[in-house]
Amino acid sequence: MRNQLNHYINGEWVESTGSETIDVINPATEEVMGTISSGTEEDLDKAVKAARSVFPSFSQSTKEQRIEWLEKIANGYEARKEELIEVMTDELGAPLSISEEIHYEMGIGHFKQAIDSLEDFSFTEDRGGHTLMKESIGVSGLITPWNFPTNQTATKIASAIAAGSPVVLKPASKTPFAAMILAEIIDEAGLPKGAFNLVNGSGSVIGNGISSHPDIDFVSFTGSGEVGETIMKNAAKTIKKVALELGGKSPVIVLDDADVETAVKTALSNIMTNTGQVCSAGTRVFIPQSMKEDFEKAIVDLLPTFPVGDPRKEGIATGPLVSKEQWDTVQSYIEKGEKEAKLLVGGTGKPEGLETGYYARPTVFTDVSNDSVIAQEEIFGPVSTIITYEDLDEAIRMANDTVYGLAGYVVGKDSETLRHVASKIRAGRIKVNDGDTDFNGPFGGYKQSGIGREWGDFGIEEYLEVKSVHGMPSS
Ligand code: TAP
Repeated sequence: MRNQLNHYINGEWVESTGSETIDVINPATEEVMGTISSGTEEDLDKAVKAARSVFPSFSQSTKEQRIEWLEKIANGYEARKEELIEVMTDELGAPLSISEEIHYEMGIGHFKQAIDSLEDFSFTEDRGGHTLMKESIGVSGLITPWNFPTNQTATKIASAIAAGSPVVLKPASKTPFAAMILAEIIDEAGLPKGAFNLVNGSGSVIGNGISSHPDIDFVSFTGSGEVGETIMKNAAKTIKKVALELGGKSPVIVLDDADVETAVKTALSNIMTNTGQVCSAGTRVFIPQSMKEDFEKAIVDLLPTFPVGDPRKEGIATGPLVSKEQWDTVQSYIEKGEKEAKLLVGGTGKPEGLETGYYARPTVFTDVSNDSVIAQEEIFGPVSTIITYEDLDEAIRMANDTVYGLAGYVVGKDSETLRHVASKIRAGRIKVNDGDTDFNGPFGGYKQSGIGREWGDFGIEEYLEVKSVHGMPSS
């Protein structure tokens, strides 16, 4: 049982000024695994003050100093690998292999990438008629969701440190413990007091407090579109810059020369990895009409190769959903889907033998219309939709017929067609044939999937202001 009631403010673990607490539930057992404080506005104010007071010196730290801090954090992170993996499995319900190969690896990937990006980064540039200076944006407020406990905290924190921006982090209340381990790691890395602060608490108090705070200059948020909108509204009052990484309903376009088994594996891994709780998940699968029968058969045949079950057990590919609330949401979408389309596999309820825990049945609908609710709204669970197309232009038109634009996937053989489709999908990140992830590749969305980019050098730029200096004497 983890009872971690302190916040990390001004280089110290301090008691909350309030007495309210939040229980953190293990979604596989439905039992309380720990408790955190529900922070107050006073706690937040203290953290913002600490960040504000270190800003003048932290923003002037050298590139070499920032690299040294990031290296210490990366080493500390690696030293606590086992604990991070176990905590994420318990708080999120991710199978141990997913906690290691995806969650743990993404966290370390961002810290290492920030070091690489910083090494090549120019904070001053002579542009002929003027000199360009890139300077820390000020104090940043970071608000993160529960679905990637180390990925989203790490990319934001690494970029902020690289840019010399002190931060106040509010992790998701459902998955705060990996972030608290990260705070302990950062504490040991010896950053100046106030450069990193963590305040736990509810979205309504600490989240709203961050987006409205007059002494916070920038808010980097990842989560739902609804909260993103509230953040923009609050931030508008002090003309605060916001970066929003919101939801998606990403297309997988299967070309007619694709290998059916490869395409089905891509489609299934998109809903089974992290139990489909992935903002960039490809949940609308566009296949040529002529492939329908083979594709549907392969979905049914290959689904059992992604076993659902206890995330602490060996060989499990998919764990429970994060919460009862999320389970209920997914059930209501499956019910809607049963009215709108043909259920190919899965359905409502829990998988056999998994009565305890927020387990959902992996579900695939076919004969789906692209304008149905299940093809337009983000479900955030193990639910996929198959939509057939007659020609590629129709597939691209339907793929782009969404309010979202976070990611896209293309599966096939002909390189010219793959390139053509990748260029036509209106989204910030495209994966061709399950290509490897490059941590320097910017991540972020078009349209209602967000504003701004994270990861690598583009991520660092978000935490910087740009100044043009004219008539600078040459040195
Ligand atoms: P959100 O409610 O958006 O929560 C994300 C973060 O924002 C959490 O830290 C949350 O705090 C905080 N928050 C809540 N209300 C806030 C407010 N008024 N002002 C500032 N911050 C606030 O997401 P959720 O409840 O975790 O999930 C709901 C849906 O959002 C999901 O079903 C999914 O569709 C979507 N979602 C998308 C993503 C990505 S990566 N795009 C990630 C997670 C969820 P608390 O944890 O304390 O509530």
